[in-house]
Amino acid sequence: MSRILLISSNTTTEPMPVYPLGMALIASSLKQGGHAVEQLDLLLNFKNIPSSVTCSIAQFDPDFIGISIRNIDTEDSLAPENTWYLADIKHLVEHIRKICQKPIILGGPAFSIMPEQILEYLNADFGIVGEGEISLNKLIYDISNKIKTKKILYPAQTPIDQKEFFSPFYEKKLVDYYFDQSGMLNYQTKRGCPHGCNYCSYPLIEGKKFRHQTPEFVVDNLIRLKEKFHVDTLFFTDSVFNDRQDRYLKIAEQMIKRKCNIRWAAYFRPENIKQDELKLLKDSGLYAMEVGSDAACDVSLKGINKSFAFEDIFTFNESCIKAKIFCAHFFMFGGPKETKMTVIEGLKNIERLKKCAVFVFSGIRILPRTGLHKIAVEEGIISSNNDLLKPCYYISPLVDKNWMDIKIKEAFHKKKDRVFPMEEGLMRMRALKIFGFKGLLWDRLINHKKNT
Ligand code: B12
Repeated sequence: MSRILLISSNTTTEPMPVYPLGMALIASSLKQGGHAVEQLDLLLNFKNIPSSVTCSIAQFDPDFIGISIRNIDTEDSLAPENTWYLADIKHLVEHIRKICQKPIILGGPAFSIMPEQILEYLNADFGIVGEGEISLNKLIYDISNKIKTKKILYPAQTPIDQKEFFSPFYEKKLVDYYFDQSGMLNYQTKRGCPHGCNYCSYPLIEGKKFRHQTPEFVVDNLIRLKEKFHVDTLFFTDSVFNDRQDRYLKIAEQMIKRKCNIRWAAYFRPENIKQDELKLLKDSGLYAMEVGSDAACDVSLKGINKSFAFEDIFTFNESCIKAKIFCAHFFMFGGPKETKMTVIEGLKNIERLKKCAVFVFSGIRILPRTGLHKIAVEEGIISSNNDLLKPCYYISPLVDKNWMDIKIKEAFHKKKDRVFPMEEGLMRMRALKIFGFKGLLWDRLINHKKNT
């Protein structure tokens, strides 16, 4: 039995604070492995991080320290300069090194995107790429038994599937904080992403195949959350909630059957969805969808390797309007194949999307080992030895970024539910928070009476 201190290093509160779900799952798996675990969330100790870390280490006396790293940056080319999160985590590691000589193990989605670079930059001892439930137990066993092990463990051939999933070990103090601050908690019903969008890191973090929990297991956990912690609003954190095998509908059916009574939101792919399916989802508690529309015309959709067309986005939006489900579409301009013509066409297309919120990003964050990375190197946008730790953005060489940004701003001028740049949306959300509003908040930007 070992003593493991888990630290969630994410202190970002925008667009909202998000419960450290990865840490909760790791804690659960370690406890089942017979270890003693303590979870330290730096966001709750934001005002005095060094002393909270010193205090936890002194009191708990861990054999291992695991750090969960969620974000590297905001992936927004127009974000203020200070939104690069790894420098603070480096200070954290340096601080731990000063007071404790125990192995430091890294994990989390951000770590999994660029493991070699982050392990080296942070000067930690070990790292686990992808899901950590099984591999962290194994790593701890190996280190404790002096079995030689690699510094970075890559995902196993046989990842967790079906009945092997763990239930997150939510902590009351954290649940109360996040529910109070953001008005929601989070849960993941499946892992993996089979879609081949060329800019995206999800398959690198979670694998290329969907691995589903059973609807019964999902709903058991939701009911526990509700009964134990009175949580009645959730975000399902699956990369894409609507899978083509329709397993997501089974979850909705189970939620209805077991009278869950939980409001929920999730990421959706704008693909063929029928009205009766939307009704089922709504009856189960769905109130809002974040739609990965991603590019605004067929040429730019092809450029990022999407298999749907703008007409699918339009039809999807119309179906959601009919079903009275709030939608926010996210678009990136400036990707491969973007030209002046496609920017203009894309902005016209966006105008056709009624009664929804639209968020636009300028340029696409280049992440290592993605198709976009390859294109960017081939086109000479970045050099092949750029480690990509600091944000680099792909902007199509066929378009001028300044011109593009001005065009987007002009098209969205004075439209409350059209957000560009993101910082402007965040300002509106901050204002709503001051007035006590909680939740996704973009749903408050939509004017349902007006036809835009
Ligand atoms: C859902 C989601 C959101 C939702 C969250 C809603 C909610 N209430 O939870 C919303 C829309 C709010 C959101 C916002 C943002 N997000 Co987001 N999000 C995700 C997504 C799809 C899933 C994250 C998740 O919850 N996974 C489920 C949990 C269980 O998995 P996990 O945390 O990865 O943990 C597992 C492993 O990583 C590992 N692990 C975790 N911790 C540890 C620790 C140790 C020691 C070990 C060994 C292992 C380990 O084991 C865990 C269990 O298997 C990821 C992409 C992805 N597929 O991972 C992006 C992702 C994390 N987001 C990202 C970003 C950038 C953001 C934003 C900064 C965007 C923005 N500009 O606003 C904000 C930040 C918000 C915040 N406060 O932190 C990036 C981060 C990478 C980067 N470039 O920085 C990701 C990776 C997406 C991407 N583009 O590549 N996000």
